[in-house]
Amino acid sequence: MDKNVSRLLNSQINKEFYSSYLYFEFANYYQEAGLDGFYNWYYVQAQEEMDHALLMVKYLQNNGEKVTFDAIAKPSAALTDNMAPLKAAFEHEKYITGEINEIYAAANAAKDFRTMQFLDWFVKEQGEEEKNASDLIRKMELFGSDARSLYLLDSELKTRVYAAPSLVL
Ligand code: OFO
Repeated sequence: MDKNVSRLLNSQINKEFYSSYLYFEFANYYQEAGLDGFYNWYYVQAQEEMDHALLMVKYLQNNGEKVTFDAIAKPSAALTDNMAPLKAAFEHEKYITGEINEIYAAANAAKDFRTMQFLDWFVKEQGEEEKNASDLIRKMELFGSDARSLYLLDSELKTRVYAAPSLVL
């Protein structure tokens, strides 16, 4: 594998673990706020992010590349109110999309078609996650200030169930 592509994938593993850590932090915030549905939403999201990291680990291992684990940073978002995690999540997902695109571009430049194919799933996943994150902000804007509506929105988010990723290596 091209060394630059391998290095970028290795560094993306850390970013995916960080994403997981960040979303566990958000889950923790909502748990303390008594919003069990929002808690569930981010708990599931945190599990998915861990899956993303592990898929990249497996992919590098399958291709004979060395995997290195770096320290995971402390989650940095300031959780000042119920909207703050939602906005931070949207910004974070846009950032991650940019990072995935960078690896894709590097793979393309190196004619590493296998990695491009591997990353196709992540490109699609990021599209879905950005949409989910922005939909949640919209819903919170519409319903967040009314207690009864917030309760219903929270109940809706409680129904999200963790599912293992559809990408199999
Ligand atoms: Fe890893 O899926 Fe978004 O960040």
